[in-house]
Amino acid sequence: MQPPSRRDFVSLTVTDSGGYTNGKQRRQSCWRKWKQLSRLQRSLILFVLALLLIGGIATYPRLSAHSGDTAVEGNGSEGKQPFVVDMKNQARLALHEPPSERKISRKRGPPVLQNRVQSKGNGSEPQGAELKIVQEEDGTKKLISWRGAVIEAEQGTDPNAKEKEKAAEPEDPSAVQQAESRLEAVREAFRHAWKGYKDFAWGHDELKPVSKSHSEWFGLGLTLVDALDTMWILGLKEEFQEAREWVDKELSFNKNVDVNLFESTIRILGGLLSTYHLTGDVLFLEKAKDIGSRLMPAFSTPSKIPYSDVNIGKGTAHPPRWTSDSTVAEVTSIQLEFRELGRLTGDPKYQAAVMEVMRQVHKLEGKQDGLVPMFINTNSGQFTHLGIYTLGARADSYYEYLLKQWIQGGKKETELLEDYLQAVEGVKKNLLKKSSPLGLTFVGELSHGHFSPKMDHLVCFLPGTLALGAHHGLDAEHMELAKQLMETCYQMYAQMETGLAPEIAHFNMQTGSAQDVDVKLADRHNLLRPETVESLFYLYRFTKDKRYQNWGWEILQSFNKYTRVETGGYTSINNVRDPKNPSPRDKMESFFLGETLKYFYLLFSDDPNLVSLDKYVFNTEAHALPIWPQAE
Ligand code: DMJ
Repeated sequence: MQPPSRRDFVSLTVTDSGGYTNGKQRRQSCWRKWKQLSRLQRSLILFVLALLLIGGIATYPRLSAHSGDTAVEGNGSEGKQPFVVDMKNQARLALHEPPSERKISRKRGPPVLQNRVQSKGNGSEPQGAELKIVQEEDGTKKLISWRGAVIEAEQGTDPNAKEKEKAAEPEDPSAVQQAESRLEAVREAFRHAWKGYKDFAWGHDELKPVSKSHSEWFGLGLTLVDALDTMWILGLKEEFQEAREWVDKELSFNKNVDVNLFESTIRILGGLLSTYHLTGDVLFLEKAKDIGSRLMPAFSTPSKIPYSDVNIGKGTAHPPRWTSDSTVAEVTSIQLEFRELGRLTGDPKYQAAVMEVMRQVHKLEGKQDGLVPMFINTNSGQFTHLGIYTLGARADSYYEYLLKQWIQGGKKETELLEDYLQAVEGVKKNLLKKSSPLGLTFVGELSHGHFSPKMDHLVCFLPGTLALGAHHGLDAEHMELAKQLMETCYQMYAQMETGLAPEIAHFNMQTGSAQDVDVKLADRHNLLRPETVESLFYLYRFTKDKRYQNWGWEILQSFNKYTRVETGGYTSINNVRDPKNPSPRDKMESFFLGETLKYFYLLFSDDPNLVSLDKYVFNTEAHALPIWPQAE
C-alpha cells in the first residue's frame, strides 16, 4: 500500500480535528443552556431522567431471559446466547451417563430402519442429506443427520460460528458440482475397496487384493471394524448394514489370540466407540466394553507402563520376546479411547490406568525440550535408548494425544497442554530445517546431537495437529507452521514420479540440489497411509483454502492410478519412483478404509458439521470421539 499523500494527510487531519472541535463546542453550549434553565426546569428534567433509568433497570432481566429463549431455537451462532442451550445439552452428556444420541438411537436402530425427514435446514447440509428432528426428554429439539451427526450446535462456545455462516452461503453451482463429484469419487473408491474385501477377505483382518486372498493379524475382522464409521460417514447404508450384521453375529473377542494393545485400542476399541457415537447403536458400545475390559491385563506390570501384547482370551499380557520395553507412542496413544470407555461405563479403572501412564511420562527425565525418546521400560518405568528424537515412528502420536486429550477433557488438564506446547517449541528448536531448492520447512530427527534430514511420512500428521491446536485457541503461529509443513507433505507426493509419497523422505539441504526430496532405495514403498490427507482435511476445514482440496484430489487420482487393483481393493506398492512398475505389495491395510478414504471424504465435504471439530476429536486411527461437555 502507498503511504498517504500530503493532501490526503491534511484533509484527514482537518476532518478529524474539526470533529473534535465541534464536539467540544457542542458540550460547552449545552452546559451554557443548562445554566440558563430555572431551578424548577432542571429538577423536572432530572426527575424524568431518573424515572427512565429505573424503568430500564426493571425491564433488563426480562429482556435477557427472552434472548436466552430465542437461543434455544436458534442455529447456535447468535453471539453468546447458545451457551444457555449448550449447558442443557451438556448436562445430558454428563460423566458416566450415556450421551443423548444413545437415547435417541435405541429407537433408531440400524440406519436402514430409521425414519427420515427432510431438512428444514440452514442450507449447509450436503445434497440429499436425510435429517431427523428429535425431541429430547427435556423438551429441546435436535436435528440429527442419517449419519447421526448432530447438526444443531451443542457446544455454545463455537469459535467457528462465523466460518459456518460463510460455508452456509449459497455457492457457485459449478463448485458444488465439483465437490459432489469428488465426494462420489471417494464413495466409489470405498465401494471398490470393499468389493475386494468382501469377495476375498470377508471377516478377516486384511485383504490381499492381488492374490485375491487375505492375511490375519489378530483374527478380529480388523478391516471391517476399522471401516464401520467410514461407511456411516460416507452414507453407504447397505455396506454398513452388512458389516453390522457381521459384528452382531460373528465378532467375538473370546479368542485365544495375542493382540497388540495399541493397534487394537486405536483400531478396534476406537472404531467401535466412534461407531457407537455416530449411530447410537448400543451393539457397538457392548462390543467396545468387551474388548476394552479384555485389554486391561496389559497394565499389570511392575511399573504400570503397559506391555505391548495381550492375550484377550486368556487374560494374560507380555512384552515382545526380545525386550521388556514398550514403545512410547504406543503407551501414550491409547488414552482417548480408554478415557471415553471410562466415561461411558462409569468404571474409573480405565481412566486411572491410562492417566497413570501420562502422569509418569510427564515427570520422566530423558526428554529434550519436551521431545521424548522412543522406548520406555515396563519394569523400571524409565525411558530407554536415550538420545534419539523423532516425530515419526514410535513417538508420533504421543504429541498428537497430548493435544487431543486436552481437547477431549474440555481444555482443563494443563499438564497435557504444557507438555504439548513445550514439545512444539522443542520441534522448532531442534528439528525444523529448510530444504533446497524450494526452501520447504521439514521436520528432521536428532540422534545424539546430530541432525538428520530424514522425515517419515508418519510425521505428516503434524500439520493437522498444529492446525487443530490453533483452532482450539493456541498460538496462531502454530497455524503458520502447519501451513508450511502442509506444503512440504504435499511436495513429498508431488515430487515423486507416481505422485505418491514414499514411506520416508530425505530432504536436501545443500544449495544447488535438483529437488528437495530424496528417497533411499529401502524407503520407496507406499502403504496407503493417511497422514497427509488427514492434515489436508484439517487445513481445509479451518482455512477453506481450495488449494488443499485440489492437492487431495491429485493424491486420490494417483492412488487410483497406481494402487487400484482391477478385481477389487487397493494395494500398497514397493516403488513410488517407478510409474512403469510400482510393484504391488499385495496388501490393503485396514487404515486405508478406516482413515485414508474417510479423510478424503471429509476433505472434499464443505459441511463443517459433518463430524464437527468443535464436538469431536479424532483418535489416531480417524475414529471420532466426543469432546466432553464442560460440566465434566
Ligand atoms: C495408523 O494405524 C495410525 O494412524 C497410527 O497412528 C499410525 N499408523 C497408521 C497409519 O499410518
